[in-house]
Amino acid sequence: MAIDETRIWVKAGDGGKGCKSFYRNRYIRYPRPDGGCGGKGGDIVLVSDPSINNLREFHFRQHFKAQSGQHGSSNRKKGSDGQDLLIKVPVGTIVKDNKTGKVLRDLSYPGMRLVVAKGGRGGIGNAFTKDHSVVPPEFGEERELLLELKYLADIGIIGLPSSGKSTLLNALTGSDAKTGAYHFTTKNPVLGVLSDLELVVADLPGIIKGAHEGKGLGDRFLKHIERAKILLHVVDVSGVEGREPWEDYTVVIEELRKYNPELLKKPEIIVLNKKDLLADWGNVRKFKEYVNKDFVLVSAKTGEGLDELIKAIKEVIGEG
Ligand SMILES: Nc1nc2c(ncn2[C@@H]2O[C@H](COP(=O)(O)OP(=O)(O)OP(=O)(O)O)[C@@H](O)[C@H]2O)c(=O)[nH]1
Ligand SMILES: [Mg+2]
Repeated sequence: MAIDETRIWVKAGDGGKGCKSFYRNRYIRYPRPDGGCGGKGGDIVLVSDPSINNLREFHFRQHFKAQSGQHGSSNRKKGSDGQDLLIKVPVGTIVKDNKTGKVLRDLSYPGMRLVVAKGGRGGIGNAFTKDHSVVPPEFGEERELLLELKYLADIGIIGLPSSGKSTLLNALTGSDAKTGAYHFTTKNPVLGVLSDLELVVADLPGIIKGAHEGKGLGDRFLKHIERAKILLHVVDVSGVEGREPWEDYTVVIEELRKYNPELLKKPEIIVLNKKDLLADWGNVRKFKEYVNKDFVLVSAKTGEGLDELIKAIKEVIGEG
C-alpha cells in the first residue's frame, strides 16, 4: 500500500492571563476588584481539503503554533481569544499521536475537521473570583502527530490523455478539475465526491504506453489506484485524437498489467466517452467486436449516459 507520511509538532495557544486590578476613586472607600479574564488560546484544527494532494508541504514546515489568548485588563475587560489555526491536509490522511501510536482520526472525506490540540482556558480576573485573587490560565496542548496519507479513492478514473477523465469527474461530482484539449492537463490526482453514494472519485493524470516504467507522468500515480475499489476506464470513442478506441483500451490495460497485475482483478467499468462526436456507430461496433466487454456509452460534456453510468457503479458496489 502506498503511504506518504510525515511528523508534525503542534502547540495550541495558551490562555491569556487574568488581570489583577482594583478600581478606586475618591468616593469609594474600598477599591473594587475589576480585573478581566484572559482569552482562550486558539485550537489547532486539521481539515481535510480536496485541493491538497500530498503531504509535501509538511516537509518544509513541521511546527505549528496557534495564537494565545490576550490578557484580561482592568475595567473587567476580557482579553480576546486566540485564533484557531487550521491546517489543511489531503483527504485520506490518517492522524496518529506519534507518542502513543494511537489513531486519532481517519480524515477520509473532504471537509472533515479534527481538533488535535486544544487551546488553554484563559485565566480568571480578580473581578470574578470570590477571594479577588487571580486564577492562572492553562497552557495550550502540545502534541507530536504522525500524518499518514493513504490513497483511498473508492473509484479511480483511468485512461489515455485527453480521453475526458477530468470532464467526467466534473460531470459526476460537480468538481472543478482542469480540463483541456492538450495532453497531461491533469498533473496531479484530483478528488471529488459522488455525493449520492458517498464515494470518493480520483481523477488521475493520463496513462501512456511505458507509464509503468515512468513514461509520461509515469507510475507515480498508478499507486493511487491500488486501493480503489472500482476503476472507471475512460476511452475516447470518437477517435478525434486520431487514435483507435480499442487500441487505446488495450494500451492502458497493458500498462496496468505491467505495473501490477493485481490491478486487473478490480471491477472495471468501461466508459466510452465523447458520444456526442460520433457520426456513426462504426467505432462502437468495432470496440464491441475487438474488446468484447460491456461498456457504458456517455458524453461527459453533454451529460448523456451518466445516469446509466451511475447505475453501473451502483451495481458494482452492490447498491443497485
Ligand atoms: N465533445 C466532447 N468533448 C469532450 C468530452 N469529454 C471531454 N471532452 C474534451 O476533450 C478534451 C480533454 O478532456 P479532459 O477532461 O481534459 O481529458 P483528460 O482525460 O482529463 O486529459 P488529461 O488530464 O490530459 O489526461 C477537452 O477539450 C474536453 O472538453 C465529450 O464527452 N464530448
Ligand atoms: Mg485530466
